Amino acid sequence: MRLQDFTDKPLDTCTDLELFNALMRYTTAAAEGRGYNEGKKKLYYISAEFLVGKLLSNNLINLGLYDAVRDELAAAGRSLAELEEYEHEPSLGNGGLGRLAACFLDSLATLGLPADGVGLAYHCGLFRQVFEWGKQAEVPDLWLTWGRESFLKPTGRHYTVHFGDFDLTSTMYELDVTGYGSRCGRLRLFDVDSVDEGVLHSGIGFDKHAIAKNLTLFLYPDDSDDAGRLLRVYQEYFMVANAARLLLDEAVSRGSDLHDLADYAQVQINDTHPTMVIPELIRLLVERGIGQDEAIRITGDVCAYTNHTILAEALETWPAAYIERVAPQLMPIIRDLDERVCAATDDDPAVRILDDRGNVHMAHIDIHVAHSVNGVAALHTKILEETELAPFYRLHPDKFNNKTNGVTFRRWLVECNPGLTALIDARIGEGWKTDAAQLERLLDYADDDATLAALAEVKQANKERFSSWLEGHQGVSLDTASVFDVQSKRLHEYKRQQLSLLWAIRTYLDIKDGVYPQRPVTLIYGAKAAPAYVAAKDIIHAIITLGRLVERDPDARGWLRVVMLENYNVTAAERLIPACDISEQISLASKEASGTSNMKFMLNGALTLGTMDGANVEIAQLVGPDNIYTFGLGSDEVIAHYQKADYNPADYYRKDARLAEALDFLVSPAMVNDADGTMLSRLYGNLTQKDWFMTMPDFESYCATKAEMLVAHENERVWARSCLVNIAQAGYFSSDRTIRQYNEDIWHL
Ligand code: 26Q
Repeated sequence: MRLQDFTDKPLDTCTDLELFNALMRYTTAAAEGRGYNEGKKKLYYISAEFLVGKLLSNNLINLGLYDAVRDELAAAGRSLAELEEYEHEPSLGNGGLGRLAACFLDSLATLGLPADGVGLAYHCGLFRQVFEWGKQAEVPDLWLTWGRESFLKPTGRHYTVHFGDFDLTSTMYELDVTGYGSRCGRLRLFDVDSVDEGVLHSGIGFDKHAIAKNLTLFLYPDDSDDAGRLLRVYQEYFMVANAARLLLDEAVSRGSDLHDLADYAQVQINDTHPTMVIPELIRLLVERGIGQDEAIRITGDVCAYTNHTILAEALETWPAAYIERVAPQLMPIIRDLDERVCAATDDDPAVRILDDRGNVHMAHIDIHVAHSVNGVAALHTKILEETELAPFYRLHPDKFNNKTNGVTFRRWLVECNPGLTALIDARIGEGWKTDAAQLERLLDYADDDATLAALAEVKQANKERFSSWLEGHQGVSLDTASVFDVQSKRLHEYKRQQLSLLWAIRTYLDIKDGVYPQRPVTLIYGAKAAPAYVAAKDIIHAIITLGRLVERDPDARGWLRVVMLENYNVTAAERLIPACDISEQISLASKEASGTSNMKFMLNGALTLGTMDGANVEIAQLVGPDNIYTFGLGSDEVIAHYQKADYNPADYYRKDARLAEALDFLVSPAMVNDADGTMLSRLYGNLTQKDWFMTMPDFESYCATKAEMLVAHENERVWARSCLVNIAQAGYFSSDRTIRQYNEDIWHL
């Protein structure tokens, strides 16, 4: 097969769209030719998000077609790189949780495990972020309108979903998930034909009441009002009602008599968003003649739950009245489950499914019924067991287990960093692409000058590649001789973009006083804020405002740049991560469940500046203290502060003049004159009076550790050696390892 077989026109006369569509037809045919992973027992990975990123290059690489297609296009005077730019990224996720699901699909397919991803075909997905007047504004991202035919294959499978007040018919679409040199898996996305993009009005606003018209319009519609929250419950029930029917139908067609369902199907519940699959499966099993006790037991044997957060405010609870309205058929089952919990626990209110205010705690359903409960990094699982979910751990200690996250090295090294891939291949061969532990062989080159110099050259080339991409996208040009210091992840106060911002202000003030860093620093942020998250939007505004101020100041701009990348997404990450020198992983210890960008940066030869939080702890163990820069309060100290409620930001403001000066600068005329003063004062008030995520106690050690790091960076050889050790030790963070562990301990596929 050649690309030319997939279009009637000569390649050199095709438009970009024609070529893109031909390429998608080619990869689809090649994927179908490979066949799909099959087996008696199949995994259904149900998730509200699958942040798959662009598909074209990834599929070409996984199918082993990349070089041939690039050459065929080149021979016709066309460029694969340009077509890669042309593709519109599917925007089916917010951040870490959705991207993890996509990495898992890649590993499942590559490892040959029978598995489907199951989710929703959001028409607009996550919003596109634009900056207007230095603030985030949201624009709908009509990715599905751009390329429905090229992305999604209709399947002809439909289900009727019964809501409390009406029925809707679903349509199932499929997207092939190519494995690396293996058979394929599938991502199955449900949609309703009645969705109408015409209900969109200003920005990402729309009529939230017309459920049939907007059910799958957006990923997580703004949940700041009741109508938005109710719509989310409709989405969740729609997702799991389809998933449950699909898995039952497929299990029966493979020979299950339903009593033995767990030998045919496993469900992984990705955070609590798909939790209603539990009562729905119980309901469907009972409807098909199985007794309630047995239906609960079967459902428990089928389902496993992953927790991705320890922030109390992110744990889903829904008013029973919502579920009563959306899926009244589930409420008797939820009440029955709650009564069983009461009977077994002496009415312990801490573990009840239904609380006395009439709220349903989704995670509690999962923990009581599912056969496995896992956290996503060693520290996170420990905190779940000892603190956040301690009463549940005492009840069901055998269910709890840890599965430290991982990322697919095919996308996050082979695809995004061809220079480093070639260097590694030349030293240790290609086996690491499917057996990541082999990266350790790079340690043989830790003192090899030629390898270290080559590594530094690759980094420099990636910085230049990123800069020209950014110039094209945002019209910003960077000093590629500066240190690239990067914090890219969703904007959240616990992730503490405000901490690196305070460092930037401090550094700016020092420069004004004639105190310079060793070498110019470019601080690069990429972050979207939830549309209704006021404090997060204030931080974005402060970052952009500071960036503009430094830019205008001839004393400073040669030494410091503060850049906020617009619309950070998977595509931007693939450009940015290989170009990074310093990876900022500075969440308040105990708050970041795992983090996964920390792993991608490490793998691409950046050094971590981080707190002992999430998977940073495991990175530190693997690379040793000489090859990571850690600072700040430990998780035990943080948890103790919260328990004693003894933290007061005013103490730090009073004690530390350098910190106070940096804070005051936020509301100084230099900042406010060019900005929205209300937003800056709100941020100032938030930090000086509340500082819920303890930015101030960590400020001094953060600045000291970063200073140490900037000094270390000047010793090129030693720095490159550290980078090499990080790459060599990153094998543990392959999602292939994570998926093998899920399979060995939980799914047994
Ligand atoms: C909850 C209720 C109502 C509306 C939305 C939500 C909601 C939406 C998204 C709650 C949580 C999320 C996303 C969470 C997430 O991305 N968590 C991240 O998961 C990663 C993969 O495990 C971890 O690495 C990160 O540490 C964790 O923050």
